[in-house]
Amino acid sequence: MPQAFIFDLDGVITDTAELHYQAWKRLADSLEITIDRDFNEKLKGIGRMESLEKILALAPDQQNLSQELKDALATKKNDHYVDLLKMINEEDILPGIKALLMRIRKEGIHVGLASASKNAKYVLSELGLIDQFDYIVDAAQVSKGKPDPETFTRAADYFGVDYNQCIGIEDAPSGVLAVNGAGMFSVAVGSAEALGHAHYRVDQTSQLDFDTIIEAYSV
Ligand code: B16
Ligand code: MG
Repeated sequence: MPQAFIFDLDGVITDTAELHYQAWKRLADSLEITIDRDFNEKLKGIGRMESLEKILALAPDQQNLSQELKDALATKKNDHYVDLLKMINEEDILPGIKALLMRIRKEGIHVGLASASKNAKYVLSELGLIDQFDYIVDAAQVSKGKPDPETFTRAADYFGVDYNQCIGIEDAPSGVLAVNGAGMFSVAVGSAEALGHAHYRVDQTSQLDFDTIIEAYSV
């Protein structure tokens, strides 16, 4: 049996990617930069400042901005995002996740969260899930974001368990790299095209079945 399940947040527990997109779009519009949902795929799982850099790279006239101005833009985007987060509730938990969390806890296995979002605790509170997690690692606690393994190894270190006894669940290619790099068993949610490097993969969260995951982990 594994000793810990460590979950990504956005795209696994809930789908906040659309809200991130709306917040970035509002900021990009104000800078006269055009972004669409396809471009937003590139922002999944990566940090706030890195996302801003990718957006600014689209505009030749927005190069060489001071760090102070970039910080102000990132804060503005976050204000839009936090406003949008006020609308989410228990109904926004992705299918199958609540049942999976309950089963893991029933088996006495640790449950951790490994998110690139500094809003992770607030999101879990809005979803009514904060009590289901034994430990939460968010971007504020790590020096290197995904694909570096640190977000995942932090949770395992807190639990005091070996990395090869942990299962990491992710929806982003950079997140799967982080789980694999930690020496953990990676479970991915999404397309084979994007997530072929995971040890085990499903198309949707509703297919995340505890027994099937344990079977794949045990091979
Ligand atoms: P924040 P995850 C990530 O969450 C999102 O996928 C990514 O799009 C976002 O830029 C990042 O969090 C930072 O979020 O601006 O709230 O700190 O998938 O790692 O749970
Ligand atoms: Mg994610």
